[in-house]
Amino acid sequence: MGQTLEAVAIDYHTENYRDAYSRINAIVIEGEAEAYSNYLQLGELLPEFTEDFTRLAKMEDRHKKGFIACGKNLKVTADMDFAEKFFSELHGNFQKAFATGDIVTCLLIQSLIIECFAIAAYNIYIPVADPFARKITEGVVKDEYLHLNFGEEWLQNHFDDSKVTLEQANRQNLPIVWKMLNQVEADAKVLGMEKEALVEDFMIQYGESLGKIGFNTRDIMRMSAMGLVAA
Ligand code: PL3
Ligand code: FE2
Ligand code: FE2
Ligand code: FE2
Repeated sequence: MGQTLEAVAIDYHTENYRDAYSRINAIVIEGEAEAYSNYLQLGELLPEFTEDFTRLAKMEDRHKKGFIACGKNLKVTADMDFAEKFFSELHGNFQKAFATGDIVTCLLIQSLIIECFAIAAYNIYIPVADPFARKITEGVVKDEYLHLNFGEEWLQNHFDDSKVTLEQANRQNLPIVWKMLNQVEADAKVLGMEKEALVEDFMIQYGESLGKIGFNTRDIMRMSAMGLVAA
């Protein structure tokens, strides 16, 4: 979607490709690791769903292992320091929300923002990935739709009580995603992924989710525009 198919063969073994991959690979490994612990923490906040969240957390742990294997396969050392900084703001906001028992903000950050980000990134990556990573990523992205759906359903069932908090959390966190996309733009391009395509897929996925939860088109437009506000 949105990405023009050019018949350029990618050489996965060049220094340039492997250098960019050391950061992108670290980002997805760190993202999967944070998703793992975020779901365990969500399981603490929602005891009636602890089993479900533990199941999702285990899937995230498998995803992490899969992406570690992708890096190994290309003989790349993931730059985990870079990735930790990349996620630090979003991570900090999740931890702040967790500390106050703010389930709605935690769900917005993990289930909506991070899962939509992952779905967009993985779908754009699959057609340009090396054959080993493509197989792994195809398996992973199927799970991410389930994760997104789990959060959507809870928020849909609690929409009236969550609406105001969701809008605040969106305003606070969507601009952070924009900054993250800008930080990854150059490396993503080396891997054959265009920022415009990432933004487009993210916004389509995120907007659809907000709609499922209960927001109307006007709300969705307004909330999406918040991404463009400086963080
Ligand atoms: C949730 O299950 C996982 C969270 C991972 C977040 C991924 C964000 C990725 C942004 C960087 C774009 C490049 C993706 C390349 C895929 C290997
Ligand atoms: Fe090669
Ligand atoms: Fe995942
Ligand atoms: Fe996930």
